[in-house]
Amino acid sequence: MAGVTERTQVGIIGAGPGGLLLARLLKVHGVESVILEARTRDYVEGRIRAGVLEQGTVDLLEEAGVAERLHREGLVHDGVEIAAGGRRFRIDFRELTGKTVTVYGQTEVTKDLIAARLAGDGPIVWEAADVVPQDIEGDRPSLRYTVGGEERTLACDFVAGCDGFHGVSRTCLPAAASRTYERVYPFGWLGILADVPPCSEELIYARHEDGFALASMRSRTRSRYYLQCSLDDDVSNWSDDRIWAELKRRFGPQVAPHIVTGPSIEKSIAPLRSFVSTPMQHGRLFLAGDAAHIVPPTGAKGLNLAASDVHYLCRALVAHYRKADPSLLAAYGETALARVWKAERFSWWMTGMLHRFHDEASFEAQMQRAEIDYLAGSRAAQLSLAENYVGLPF
Ligand code: FAS
Ligand code: PHB
Repeated sequence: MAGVTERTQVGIIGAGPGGLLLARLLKVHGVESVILEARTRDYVEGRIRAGVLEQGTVDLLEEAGVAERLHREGLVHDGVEIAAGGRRFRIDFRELTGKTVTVYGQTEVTKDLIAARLAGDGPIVWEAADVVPQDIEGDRPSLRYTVGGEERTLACDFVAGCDGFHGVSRTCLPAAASRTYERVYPFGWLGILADVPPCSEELIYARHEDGFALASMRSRTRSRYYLQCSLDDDVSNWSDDRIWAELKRRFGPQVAPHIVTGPSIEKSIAPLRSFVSTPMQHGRLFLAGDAAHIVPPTGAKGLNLAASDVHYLCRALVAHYRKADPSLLAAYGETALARVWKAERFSWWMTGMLHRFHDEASFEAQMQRAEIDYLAGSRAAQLSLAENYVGLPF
């Protein structure tokens, strides 16, 4: 093995919410790890992504001992609103399921987890380049990488691939044993972040003949909005004024007067896809989060799925180290995928209901309107949306 060799119990690739939460939970249960992250700390902490945490994710962050600021600054939401066809209706999570969601940005979750890690949990190697998992089919895997021009090898018992959709981990699974499922949507989301008060107490998901819109937030003074846009659109085509005008148009006259405009802090376009790669494990390599699956953000599931994967993986690793019980590790992929597929279905369904795919005079558009009409008037339909949105049980 070239260069410096270190050793740990679990080598984690990626310091996104998945890798960071796994490292923290393992530490709480006495298992050591090292995190190898390709980017700098500033880059990781500067990413603007998810905003809604399921109760299960909040519980995990409490178990990890990093929920103090979340409880102080997070906003507990009892429901969401749907706006379509000139009307709005509310889906009451608390009344229907007894559960809520918490609005607290993924950026803040990441900062809280990094602070806990650096307070003494163990190393994060920033700017770790060319990370290559080795010998994952044996019982002595390792991670080769370079940092500051120095080649290093991290010897470990297990490798956790928490390196996201564009990471290296998924490429290490033998192609013959892998199968991927994918749907790429014919549009993207233009997101804008601005220090203006939200237009509503809760999130509003809107279906408009010109496309989907979402009113979200990060606090009572910082708003996050999204607009469906074409895949070949460019954020340079969207001045702040154009974004605000289009948001007002799509949310309609009941909401528009409440939309406070202001300069954008960040704006970007993200593509939407549904994607699952199976299996989620091979030998001593275990994938978690976006490394194994992607959902369109309509159902606010991406970050929350990374959390449930990490819950199952941590539980399995602790069973191995504490009880010499290999059974949960052997079943990890199947266990995680059972929940992943249900979240994939919900995110695909919600995306299909709210986005413009076809001409408004088409049969499909009429089915979308009927879906929303049924949702507006059916407790059973609203319960189904609510129990998926707040998060199915782990
Ligand atoms: P991440 O991608 O967050 O983290 C992976 C980490 O691994 C990164 O820090 C990366 O730098 C590192 N890495 C990658 N390759 C590496 C390598 N070879 N070596 C070392 N490190 C490597 N979800 C929602 O629920 N709601 C949303 O609104 C939402 N919006 C999103 C917008 C965008 C633009 C994107 C890309 C995603 C969005 N998501 C959203 C999904 C997002 O929140 C993910 O589900 C979440 O970040 C998943 O966390 P991780 O699995 O940790 O992956
Ligand atoms: C967000 O606030 O970023 C957000 C909220 C709900 C979603 C997607 C994104 O479904």
